Amino acid sequence: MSKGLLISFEGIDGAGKTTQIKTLACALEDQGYKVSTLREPGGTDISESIRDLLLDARNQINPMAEAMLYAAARAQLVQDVVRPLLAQGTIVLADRFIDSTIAYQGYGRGLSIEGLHQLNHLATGGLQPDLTILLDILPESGSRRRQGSLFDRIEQEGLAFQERVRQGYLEMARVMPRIRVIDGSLPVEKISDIIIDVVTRFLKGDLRVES
Ligand code: T5A
Repeated sequence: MSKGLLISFEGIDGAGKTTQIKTLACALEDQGYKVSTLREPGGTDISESIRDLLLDARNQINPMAEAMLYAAARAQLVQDVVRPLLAQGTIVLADRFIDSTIAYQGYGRGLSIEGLHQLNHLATGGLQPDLTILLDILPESGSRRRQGSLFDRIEQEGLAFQERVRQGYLEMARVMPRIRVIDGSLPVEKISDIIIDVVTRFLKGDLRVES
């Protein structure tokens, strides 16, 4: 592979992205691919510092400042990590990317969707995922799965917020062919099989995602 691929994982909090990325990374490495995993916000020193600010439940951050902080973390990550990896032919598995901003700050917080697309474009220089796996679960399930852990600033927004985010994701999936929706309420192993099948077909060129 001369140029790498960017595959993003999306979904509401607790959808199972991190769990699935680990399994997919192993499966792709077994097939001989170079694979890197990263998370958003995060993945560089600066982006991890911004993550701390964003998720600290004691911080009161207004929606526009929140959107710009996510964009700042993303700009640093894309420039320092994602583009060099792609240039080396690596498959990059991203735990969240640009669609999170549209879903959370757009559909969740109510900021202008068009404005956020422009912000994403500025932050990434126009980089888009080649393929996006959207794990769809009900907000109640996500909340149940995270019971026992401390809720961060975004998780504290509650079920109605998560449902707006979820509907935003589903709306995006209806108009963006690169987004594949997978039922995140299935057993972990079943979801892994589906994802490995989708990604393998995509890598072979058997899955079309152009609009
Ligand atoms: N955000 C992020 C924005 O608002 N705007 C942005 O632009 C960006 C990039 C990030 C927060 O920031 C927001 C979104 C987030 O609120 P985070 O901690 O990275 O914070 O949040 P998440 O990405 O949501 O991380 P989570 O760990 O909560 O969710 P995951 O990774 O989707 O779920 P995972 O794999 O850790 O699984 C959660 C639990 O469920 C179990 C797992 O074992 C685990 O215990 N589980 C299952 N249980 C039953 N059946 C299955 N199929 C299961 N799959 C996993």
